[in-house]
Amino acid sequence: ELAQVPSEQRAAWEKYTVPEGNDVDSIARSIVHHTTTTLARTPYNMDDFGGYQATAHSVRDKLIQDWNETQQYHTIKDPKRVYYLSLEFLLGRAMDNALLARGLKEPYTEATKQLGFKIEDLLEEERDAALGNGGLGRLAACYMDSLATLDYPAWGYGLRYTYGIFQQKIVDGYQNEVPDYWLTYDNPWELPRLDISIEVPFYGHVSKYSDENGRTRHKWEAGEIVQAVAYDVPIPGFDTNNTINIRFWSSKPRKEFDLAYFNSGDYNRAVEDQKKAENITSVLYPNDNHMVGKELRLKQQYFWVCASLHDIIRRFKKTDRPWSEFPDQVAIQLNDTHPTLAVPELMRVLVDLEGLEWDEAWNITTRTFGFTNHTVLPEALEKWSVPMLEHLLPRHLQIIFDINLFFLQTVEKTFPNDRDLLATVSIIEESQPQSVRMAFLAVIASHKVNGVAALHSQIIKDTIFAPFIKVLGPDRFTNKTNGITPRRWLHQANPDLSNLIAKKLGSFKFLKELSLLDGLSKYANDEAFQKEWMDIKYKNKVRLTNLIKERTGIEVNPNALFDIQVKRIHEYKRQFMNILGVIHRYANLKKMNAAQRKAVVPRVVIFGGKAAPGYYIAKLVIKLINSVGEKVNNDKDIGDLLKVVFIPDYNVSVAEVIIPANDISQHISTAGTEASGTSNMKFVLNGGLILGTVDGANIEIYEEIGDDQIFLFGARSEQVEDLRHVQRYRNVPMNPELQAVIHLIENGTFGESHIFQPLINTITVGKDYYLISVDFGSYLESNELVDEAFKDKKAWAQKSILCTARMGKFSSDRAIKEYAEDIWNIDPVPVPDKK
Ligand code: GL2
Repeated sequence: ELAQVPSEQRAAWEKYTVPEGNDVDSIARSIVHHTTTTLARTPYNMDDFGGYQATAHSVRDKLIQDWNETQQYHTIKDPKRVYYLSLEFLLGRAMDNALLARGLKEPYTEATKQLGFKIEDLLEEERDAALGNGGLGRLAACYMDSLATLDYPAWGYGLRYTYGIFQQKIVDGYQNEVPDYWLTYDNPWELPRLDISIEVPFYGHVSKYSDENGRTRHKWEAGEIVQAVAYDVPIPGFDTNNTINIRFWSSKPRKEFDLAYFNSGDYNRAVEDQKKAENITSVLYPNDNHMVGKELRLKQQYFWVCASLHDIIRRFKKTDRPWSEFPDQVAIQLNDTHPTLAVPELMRVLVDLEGLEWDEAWNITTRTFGFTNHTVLPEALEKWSVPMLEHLLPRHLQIIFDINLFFLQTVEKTFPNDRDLLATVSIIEESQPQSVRMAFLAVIASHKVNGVAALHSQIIKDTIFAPFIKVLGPDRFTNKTNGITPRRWLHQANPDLSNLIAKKLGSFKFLKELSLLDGLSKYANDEAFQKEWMDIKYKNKVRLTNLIKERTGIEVNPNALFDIQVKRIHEYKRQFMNILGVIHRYANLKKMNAAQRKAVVPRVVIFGGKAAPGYYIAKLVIKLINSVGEKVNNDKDIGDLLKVVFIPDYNVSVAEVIIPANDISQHISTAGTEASGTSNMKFVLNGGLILGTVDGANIEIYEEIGDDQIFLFGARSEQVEDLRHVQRYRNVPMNPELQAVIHLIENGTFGESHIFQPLINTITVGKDYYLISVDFGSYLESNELVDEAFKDKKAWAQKSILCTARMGKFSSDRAIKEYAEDIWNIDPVPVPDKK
């Protein structure tokens, strides 16, 4: 490594390169050092936040060293790398994760204790990195954890938003949004790389010229140039040296002013323009599964894709390989259509800047990209208006039209005279104005297209991408069922359970080979083990009880059945159906006599999740949940038999407390709408049962854990289209139990009923797009089965153990290995231990 350093100095560098120890003394010393230097504070004015900051800097030092070793080793080995392009990375907190990954939790606990802190309190001081909306962003975070842990040479590329997903406050039962200005204090988990910056052009016009070979070439003269600056976040693998990088780009004004304004004396105008540049990476768009079509969002996408691609290319060019080898060195995964502009951008680089022929460039492009589709909801599919694209990225629009032209020509050859087919597969939609179907562009430009659960991957082949099977053949399409990292979602979130499992299985190997959990099955019936298992569950429920008390003031009984639905609030996820079911339960309880009530299983129904700020109906659902809670929780008649809780500001760190406390969790989307779901996996891994529809990954979870551990109900996805048609046109009367529930809302049982009218209207006769009325009967029946099952404590304990034991398939390690082998064609490159 020091080969370039002259030998005299090399000796000095080696002499003074003393690795810091991982013993308690060295750690305490580094914390004190950071307190007095990095923080410029003294031991006399330290609080928990200062303690956290100093400790974080000490941990950061270790990560940086591993990160350096990893990058240097990869540079020498120069293997094929994968680049995961995601507009969202929902990382949550970093410190506990890093300590556990490096096996340093114990010495840090001891060192901080000696300095007068409790490590749990310090960990609580860390603010979540919340650069994502929901499942898609968290999936990217789990995948980075697996890539690091499995020793893959991988990079993530994202945007460093100044504002992450908003913080949710509940005021008078309504959601209020507060900006998440998460960088107020320094962020020790990022390394600013101000030396790494890339110029990103926008606007302007395209001109043509003839090159020395007489070929027509294109030149894009930009109207505006913005600088992308890199901020690197190290991602440590668990129990391995590999520490990979997510590079987040931040927009900055260019070093040079626009001299035209400056020289003409318009100083203010020049400064204004500089400020505009910074807006690009200012805020994460807070919509989950919904496209809005704002120009600033398109600007974000190109800014990110352009900077990332040029960074990748710069790395590739260091080794002087011919362009034809680019796909042997580089795999780029498009996480949803958000980065699809990388396709015309790579074509532009190859054809316009590097002078390759179109066909060769296209061959390189398609061999490089893979594309993951995460949703079939029509409102989520990205379509960009042609005039907007033309204005912002004139050359890219031309390239997209050319890609489409050549593609349609090949289709035409195989299917002559099929004009309908040409129109259905065209990247350009003939709307008013025309628009670009980004998913079609991504499909055509990628060698593999995958869905995120078996059912979803089938549905995309049968619906949105059906004509492409005909045109491109079936081999381009594949399934990669999602997974979750057991490091965060078991070991970190539920340390007691993780320790118990390790004790039983003899080691922590299961954290890297999750199918080993199967070894627990044989103890599922063991009474002593059941007791240890359920004692931990109880402890976790107490922990959640405290959080609920602290955040909502509501007191719940940890002996009750904890029934949890936490996820983004969306009509397709049907939190509305859940709260309607709760009202039904409440009405039933009110009708019972004392003897009947004695037989009831007490239940705490827990909700959490954010609604997009502009999603009016979703926000009304939150209000209804809180109004029902207000009524039920204060009804002395009901007491502990039923409680309704809405936990505000659901995020990754809150999820880590909620999930281990579940007895049952709900995943009740209308069949065919939830591509996969990943929280379902987290809940079951933590020994919970599922109440769910036959949708997304629920189906594969059912196949693994078996009938006795999951309560499935409702319409099947194949029936949904017909059922919708019937609901819409045949005036089917509403399910009578649902009717009764609606009546209670309308007669003001939960406060002013007019507030909820727009919500009720979504399910009235002739509407009900998400089929709440159709599924309501079977939903209530399944809820009763849950109560019955919970009464048998021993059987329930057995089910809970079996749930965890059978979750091996859903590790993100399994998913990442499948991507690596079937799509990316990359191998692990283990970083050797330091000498
Ligand atoms: C989602 C899907 O809705 C969800 O079912 C899936 O688990 C995740 C990850 O694949 O992707 N698609 C999407 O746009 N968001 C999701 O969470 N936001």
